[in-house]
Amino acid sequence: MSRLKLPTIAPSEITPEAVWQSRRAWLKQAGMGALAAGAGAFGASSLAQDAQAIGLSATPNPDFLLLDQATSEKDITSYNNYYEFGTGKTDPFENAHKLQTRPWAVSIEGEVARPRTFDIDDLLKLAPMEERLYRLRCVEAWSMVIPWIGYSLSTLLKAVEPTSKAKFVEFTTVVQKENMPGVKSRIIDWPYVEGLRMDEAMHPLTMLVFGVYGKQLPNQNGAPMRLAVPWKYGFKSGKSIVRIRLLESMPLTSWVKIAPQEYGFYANVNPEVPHPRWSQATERRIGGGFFAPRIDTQMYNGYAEQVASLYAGLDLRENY
Ligand SMILES: Nc1nc2c(c(=O)[nH]1)N[C@H]1C(S)=C(S)[C@@H](COP(=O)(O)O)O[C@H]1N2
Ligand SMILES: [Mo]
Repeated sequence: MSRLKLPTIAPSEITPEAVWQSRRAWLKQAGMGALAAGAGAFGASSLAQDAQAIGLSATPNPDFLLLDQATSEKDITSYNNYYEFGTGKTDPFENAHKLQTRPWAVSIEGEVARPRTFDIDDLLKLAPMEERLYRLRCVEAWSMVIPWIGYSLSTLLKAVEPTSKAKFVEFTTVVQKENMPGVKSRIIDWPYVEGLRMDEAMHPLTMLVFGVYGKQLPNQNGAPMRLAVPWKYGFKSGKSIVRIRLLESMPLTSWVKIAPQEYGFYANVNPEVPHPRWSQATERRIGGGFFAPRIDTQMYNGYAEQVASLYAGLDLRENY
């Protein structure tokens, strides 16, 4: 397996995206099973593009490979939702440079045997970095396909030993009043809070994300650490997390607090349950161009095989 060679690319062509796309084409050709050989394909050469970005190498995990075309790095980093920096799609790109991401502590508390505060640089070393291609589906009916870098949240949760009372996990994200122009607005009762049921949080698909396209996360994507829960609408994946709390009862999350009739706690991607003000049946894939046809949204965003069993017996119309 290690004898398989990655495709060669002219140095002039090397951007993280070019490396990424060509490696993927190669994987398809090689029949996908034979992965692991691409370890660290990002490395230092991918840094040329952005002098400020810090490289983050990772091993592609073939269990999370999709055949979808990855969204461009430019779109992923300039079309964002991060209301602390403004509600416009380009506001985070324009304003997030002010976010202070060091020093950065993440406390893990509540129903755990070993509550602990981690320094972000220790979390970066807690487990091997994997690259996973994930779909992200926003409730506003657009989507992207993103090569995230990180590891399963379950690794961290196991390290603090959840107690038998732990039924939910709450994620609290950072508030930096001086650095975040959006927090002057009252849309959200800051900080932005999200949550998962314990079994959702422990599912291997639920990912702690530290990087994208071979680099540590840009601020606008939730540096230094955010969540990715690919079968749920994007708002479930909090950015710039500072506290993780295990709880016995369901936390009151930001969007449920603002508009419970529009945004449920579960927020599983479901084309059959429309948002009260618009359909969720189709989506616009960002980067496809103005004339690209909309695509059909898949149940659980295409992850039904992996996660549908978590919701056996749950009424999906009531628990949207
Ligand atoms: N702290 C915080 N996290 C957040 C948001 C936010 O406004 N604040 N927006 C959410 C929404 S609605 C989406 S669609 C995703 C977008 O992630 P991306 O910009 O990296 O694609 O982040 C989610 N996480
Ligand atoms: Mo979203």
